[in-house]
Amino acid sequence: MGGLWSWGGASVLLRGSRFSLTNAVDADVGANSIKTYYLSESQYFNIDIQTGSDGSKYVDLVLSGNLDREEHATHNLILTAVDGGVPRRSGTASIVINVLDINDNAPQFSQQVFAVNVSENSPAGTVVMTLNATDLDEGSNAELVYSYTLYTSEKTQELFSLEPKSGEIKVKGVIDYEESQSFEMYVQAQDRGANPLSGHCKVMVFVTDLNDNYPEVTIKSVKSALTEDVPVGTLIAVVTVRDRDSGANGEVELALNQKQSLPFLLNKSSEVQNTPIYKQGMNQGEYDSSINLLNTELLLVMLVIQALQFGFFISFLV
Ligand SMILES: [Ca+2]
Ligand SMILES: [Ca+2]
Ligand SMILES: [Ca+2]
Ligand SMILES: [Ca+2]
Repeated sequence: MGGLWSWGGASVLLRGSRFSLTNAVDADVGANSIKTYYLSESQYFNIDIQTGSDGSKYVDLVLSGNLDREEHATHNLILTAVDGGVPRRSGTASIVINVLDINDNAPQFSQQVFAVNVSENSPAGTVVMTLNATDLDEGSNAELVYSYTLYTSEKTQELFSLEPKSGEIKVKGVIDYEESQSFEMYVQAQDRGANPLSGHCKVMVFVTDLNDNYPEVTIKSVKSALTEDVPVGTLIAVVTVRDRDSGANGEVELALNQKQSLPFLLNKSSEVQNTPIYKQGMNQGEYDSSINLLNTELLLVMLVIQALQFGFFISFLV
């Protein structure tokens, strides 16, 4: 009874496009005796019936709506032909319309800006994040290729790789918090359609600090030699300490080696980085050994200054 008629159409077809269905219905109903046709209800298609000079009917399928594969990939219609006989006879044809895809959707990222953290010194190959854009089309129209756009600095591209297919951003170079605390990446996902479309996003990578720097202690000697009558309170040396790390990783506590009783005072100056050493007012009992040293004509004292973060010792000669 019924015939199957299949047609692959595309979403570029304009409303009003028409296709002849005259041969769609099988011979159960004599073509010449067909009186009329009916089409199952559809919001996208209707039929237009023409009568030839010999009285035969011609039927066209007419596109009455805009096809969108992403909304409806397949349309199933039934065309019924009815003759003028008594009793009435009818024949039907199933019409399957497969809507072919065109590349009418651009890839989209779920967010415009992504923010991720990466620890400094992370080994090469560490995955920072995986981008995953979506494209509503199908086949090559939805196959995505990720790449940096020109807005991404060369340095950033040297330090982080972007896998074109998987969208994985991986560490490629040495990430040093002390050099750069953050990186900005501008990424595009482009489909492989004949007329490719692309979507964009920005990735902010924030580097987290590790305690990978030792305190650096430098001593500027103000007086390299002292006489025994040097007045109490004389500035002897200025100690500068610097740690390139941040926060607690860069905090350093300076102390004179307490194991030796020396007549010197480490005075924390208002500027934390510069710490003057002063000669201290002495209590004879307490500083016995030092006093003996001070009594020598020319004094040689080894000051041991400790930068406490790593038990780091600096020896300083006065
Ligand atoms: Ca697409
Ligand atoms: Ca499409
Ligand atoms: Ca660090
Ligand atoms: Ca440190």
